[in-house]
Amino acid sequence: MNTKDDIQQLKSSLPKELWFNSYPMYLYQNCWNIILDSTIACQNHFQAQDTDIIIASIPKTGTTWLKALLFSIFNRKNHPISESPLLKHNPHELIPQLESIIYEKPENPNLSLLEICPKLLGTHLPFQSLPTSIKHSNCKIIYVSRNPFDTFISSWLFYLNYDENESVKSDMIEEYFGKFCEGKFPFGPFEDHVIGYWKESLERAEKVFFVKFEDLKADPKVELKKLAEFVGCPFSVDEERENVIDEIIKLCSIDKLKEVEANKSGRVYSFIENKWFFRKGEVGDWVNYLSPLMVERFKKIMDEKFAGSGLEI
Ligand code: PAP
Repeated sequence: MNTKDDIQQLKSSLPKELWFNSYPMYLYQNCWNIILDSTIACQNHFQAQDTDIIIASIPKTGTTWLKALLFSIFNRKNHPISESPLLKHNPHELIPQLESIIYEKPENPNLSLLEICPKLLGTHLPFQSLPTSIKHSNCKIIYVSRNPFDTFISSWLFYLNYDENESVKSDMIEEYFGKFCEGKFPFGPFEDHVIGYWKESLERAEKVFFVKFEDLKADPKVELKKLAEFVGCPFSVDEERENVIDEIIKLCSIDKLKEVEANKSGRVYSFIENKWFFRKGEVGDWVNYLSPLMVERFKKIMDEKFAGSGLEI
């Protein structure tokens, strides 16, 4: 499927919803996709190399943070921390999103960003929609998950920024939480996205590494060491002694990244201000927004879907 006509025909055959009253989403491969043309271009053309590293996530689960950490782990020999490109660039600029930056314009993809080797790339696509070459090559995938309530709140507040028409008001949170529970939001359903990668991480531990936002917050040092080992750049005893891990954690902290000029005033995506990627970065902020009844509703869905998976979110 290549031509615009083919994609148009596909769209007309798929279930459709309008996200935030404005953005068409299509139920494609069991996932509500808001960038279908780019997804298909990326599925058709992207060729992963065995050395590539892909950061996968559902939006608002810690993608930006993980990109900063991984970039630092990977490039620590090239740049001293005090001269890190993270002090001048937003993490999404350093680790581009596959479907929404590289294939943003399907007819004119930004292939120059793929010339670096090994490549660090991000994706919000669910496992089942990844380009075949990602699934079948030896490239590695790191998946970051977050508890669904903080994920929803982070996403809700982010989209309120984004909603130029202001047709969605903050008091519509209950309605939008309902959509979240039904899986009808960009890259939803939440539970299917998470469980798709979770299962792969159990079956192919050498290929898919699963990390939780909450574990990164609770003990970043332990998680960073695991990440570095997974991507084949373990910290040496000397580096540990010289506090390299602590320096990376500090550099990538939300407070430090918020101070960076590019994160205060720049844009990587034309329609998103970089500062929107950095809000609180806390665990449990959802208690300030969601009622116990709302939480109960989604917990039931999660309990059913995750039963027997060994995964607690
Ligand atoms: P994306 O998927 O659109 O790239 P993503 O980075 O996954 O977004 O999520 C943004 C969340 O990560 C925000 O959470 P909040 O709304 O609950 O605050 C953001 O604040 C948080 N975040 C961004 N950078 C960091 C960081 N360095 N440390 C901790 N949390 C962070």
